[in-house]
Amino acid sequence: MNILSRKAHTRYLAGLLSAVLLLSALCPVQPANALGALTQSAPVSTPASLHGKLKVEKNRLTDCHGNPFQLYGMSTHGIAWFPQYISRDTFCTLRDDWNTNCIRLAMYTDEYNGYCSGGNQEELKTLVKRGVDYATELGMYVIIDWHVLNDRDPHVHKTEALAFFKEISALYKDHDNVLYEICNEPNSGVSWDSIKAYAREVIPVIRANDEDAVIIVGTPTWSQDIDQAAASPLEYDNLLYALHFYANTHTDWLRQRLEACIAQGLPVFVSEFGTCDASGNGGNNFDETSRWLELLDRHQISYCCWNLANKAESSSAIAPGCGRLSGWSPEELSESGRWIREYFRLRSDAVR
Ligand code: IDC
Repeated sequence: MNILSRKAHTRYLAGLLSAVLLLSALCPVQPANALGALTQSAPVSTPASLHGKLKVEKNRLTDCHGNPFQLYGMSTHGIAWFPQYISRDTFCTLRDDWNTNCIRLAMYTDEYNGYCSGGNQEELKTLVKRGVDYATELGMYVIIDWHVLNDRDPHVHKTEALAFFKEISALYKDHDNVLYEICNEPNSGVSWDSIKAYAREVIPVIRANDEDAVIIVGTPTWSQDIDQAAASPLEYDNLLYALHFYANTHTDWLRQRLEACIAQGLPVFVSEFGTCDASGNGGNNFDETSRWLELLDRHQISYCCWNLANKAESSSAIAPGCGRLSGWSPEELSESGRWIREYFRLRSDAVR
């Protein structure tokens, strides 16, 4: 080897070494799968870096460029029961392999070990914060869901709700990727007027910290009576009203209600839906789920699928017994999980 070619060889080796060093610095985490490797090793543009601060304009969610923008992804199960899925690798798989841009953190208020029923509030808040941190790091949007269900009426734990949202919204006042859902599903006869009265207390507490935070408000009858919200909306901007469906229970009649509300100009977010029946179990109905999602996509209405856990129930996306937290193969998912992952992956906008 002459001097010149030896120099070139040394330069080549040095270049190779720095490329290897650079790559290992950029990719400190063992990728979950081939797709993860691609997206983790390069500085990626993320959903939040591309779409920034969201806003509700007329009846739709828009991004920082003023274009209509749809969020979609998974809802966790109760974070008190399935805390293991609040993990960076889990969210990374949801972003890169499932092609989703949003995650909903469901924190039950009144079920076993709920935030207001014996759960450790500090631990639950730590889980919420960890979830927001991972979502932020990965450039995903994240919904903090005050999961009213067993309590039926959001007024039951209003004092705790006010304190929780005051503290949490102070932390995330400068985050463009955080949305607040203030009452998952009021039910059992709680009126829209009563929900409005609750919302009129909680919304100002959040807005005192973050004046244009996007807030999702639940509606009567397990978030099905959006027609009542359309007839008498709240007097704040940047609100979305929750509609929830379970495809084997809620069919044409609820879709017709949605279409009527869209025509009236109501901004809607399907912050929870299931592919099965309203019990969270029973048979999946993918024909009805397809009809629903086609309608939501056509109107660019955002949605989150219930649920990210490995519980032995049909709405859980991960197969019971599968302990993996990320990079699941199709066989490691439930029937519902396989279907919804495929749906997300095939979305024509291939998101972001
Ligand atoms: C269900 C869970 C189930 C859990 C139960 C607690 O799937 O594992 O034991 O809650 O009460 C909702 C609720 C959501 C329900 C889900 C299915 O928002 O919390 O989860 N569902 O019943 N609304 C309609 C259906």
